[in-house]
Amino acid sequence: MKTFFHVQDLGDLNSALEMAKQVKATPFAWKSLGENKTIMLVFFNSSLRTRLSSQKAALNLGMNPIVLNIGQDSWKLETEMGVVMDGDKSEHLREAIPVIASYCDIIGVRSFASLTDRKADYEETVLSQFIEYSHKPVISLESSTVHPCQAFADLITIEEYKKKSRPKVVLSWAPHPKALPQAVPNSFAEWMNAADVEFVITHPRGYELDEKFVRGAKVEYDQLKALEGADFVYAKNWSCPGVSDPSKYGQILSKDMGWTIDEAHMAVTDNAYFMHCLPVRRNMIVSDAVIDSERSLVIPEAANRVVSAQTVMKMMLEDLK
Ligand code: SN0
Repeated sequence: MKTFFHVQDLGDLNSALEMAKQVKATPFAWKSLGENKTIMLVFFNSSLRTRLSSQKAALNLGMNPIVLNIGQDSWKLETEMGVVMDGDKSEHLREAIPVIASYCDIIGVRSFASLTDRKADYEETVLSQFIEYSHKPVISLESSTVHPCQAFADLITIEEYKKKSRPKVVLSWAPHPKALPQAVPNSFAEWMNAADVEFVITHPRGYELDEKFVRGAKVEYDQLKALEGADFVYAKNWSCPGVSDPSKYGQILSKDMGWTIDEAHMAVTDNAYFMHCLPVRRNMIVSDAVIDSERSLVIPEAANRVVSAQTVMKMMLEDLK
């Protein structure tokens, strides 16, 4: 595997899920695979789970993880081409990437969407430069349009907890005080479309996700109707993807607290499990009662981030030759 952005990068999904199961059961079975190998984890944005689970996954494989926080313990990096660098950014990606690459075997990068330039975000301009100038395998640790390590962990969690062969999974938009990226819902939609589930997306009008990720999945604008009979409720806020009106890209169109997942919402489901990628704003996205209930999977879901990251890194290490 040369890059990890999309579900297709794993090859056969069922084999990857089987491998993830083995990784979870025997995390130290490939301890020699990563010997003398280094992964550079580059963060342009904050992180808790991604940073720690990626380090833990690398360590489980006997690999050395090095974390670099851009702009905090490095120079601020310029990401745009052809600009006069007379501002606060001291170094360009064009030099920084090959330098980073010369010190490692695999690179993981977190670089959130700008939410101002839809075209640049949806072209993954920052991560594309890492691919082009590093000549190393690159893992998206949440880039401008995708968060594949999260979606893989989400699918692993659904596989573990499902009681039906084809469970109903509902992705529900929920309110948030800040404008957030679409990476998590984009990837979740992409992965659920690839999985054997009944997948429904619900959100207020204007929040339509890009068709590249929705791919004809059912969209139900009536949230309660969407949640009826659900086995898994996956809540997430996202800002306007700007599909029908690009001028609204990245904007907050609604803060309707009627969309907060509370006990009344969960009551119409088939005793569904609650999921969220975290960090979560309590009593905005989800009520205390729901996230604190025994149906909440947020902690096992986060724990599976080590499993998804380790499975991906294992596949990349096996292909390093
Ligand atoms: C990020 C997002 O893409 O929505 C990361 C999720 C894994 N979330 C946030 O930035 C939340 C920030 C906040 O202040 O709640």
